[in-house]
Amino acid sequence: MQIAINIRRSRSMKLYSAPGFTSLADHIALLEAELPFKLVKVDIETKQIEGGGSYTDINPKGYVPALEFNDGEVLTENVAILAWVADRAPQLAPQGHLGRERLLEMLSFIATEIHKRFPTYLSLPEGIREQTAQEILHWFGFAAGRLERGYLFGETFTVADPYLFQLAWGAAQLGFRLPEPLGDYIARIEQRPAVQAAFHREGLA
Ligand SMILES: N[C@@H](CCC(=O)N[C@@H](CS)C(=O)NCC(=O)O)C(=O)O
Repeated sequence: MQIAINIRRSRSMKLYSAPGFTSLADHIALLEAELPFKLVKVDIETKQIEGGGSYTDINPKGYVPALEFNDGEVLTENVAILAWVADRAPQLAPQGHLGRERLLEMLSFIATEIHKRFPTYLSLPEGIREQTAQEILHWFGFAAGRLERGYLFGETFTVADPYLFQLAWGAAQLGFRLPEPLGDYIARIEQRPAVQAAFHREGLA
C-alpha cells in the first residue's frame, strides 16, 4: 500500500506535444507559469508517443495538445488547457470583472477563426487555397488590430499570446505575408526566455 502511494506521488504532470504545432502554445504557457511538467513528444503522423505507446490511448481525438494530470486525468483542447494555466497563474490572465470571459472569448476566436482554418488550407490543392488563405489573413488582421499596446490584452502577456504567436509563426513559415504588427510581435515574443526554452526543448531552430 505504501509503495502504491509513493508511486502515485512521484508521477508528474505531462504535456503531450508535437514539435512546432499548436501544443507549443501550451508548452510556452506552462513554462511562463513556472508549473512543473514533463514534455512528452508525440509523432503526429504515426500517433506514437516517444518512448512507446499509442497517443490515441491518451487522447482518442488524436490531436495535440493533451495535459495529463498527476492523477491520470487528461485535459485536451488548447482553449481548455490555456484557460487552466491562466487560472493557476493570474499574472498570465486578463484582469477586470470579465477577465476570464474575455480570455475565453479570445481563445475561442483564435481556435475557431484562425487555427481551424489551417487544416482546411493545408488539405486543399495549391490552386484552390486562395480563398481560405484570404480568410486566415482577414482574421490575423483582426488579431493584429489588438496589438497596439504590445499584446492581445494590452501591455500584459497572457496565455492567449503564445496561441496567436504559434499560429502567426507557423503561418510565416508557410509563406503567409502577415499584417503588421504581427512580424514585430513574433520577433518580440521569440525573445522571451520561456519561448527560447520551449523552442530548445522541442528541437526547433
Ligand atoms: N481542437 C483541437 C485541435 C488541435 C489540433 O488541430 N492539433 C493538430 C496540431 S496543431 C493535430 O494534432 N493534428 C493531428 C492530426 O490532424 O492528425 C485543439 O484546439 O486543441
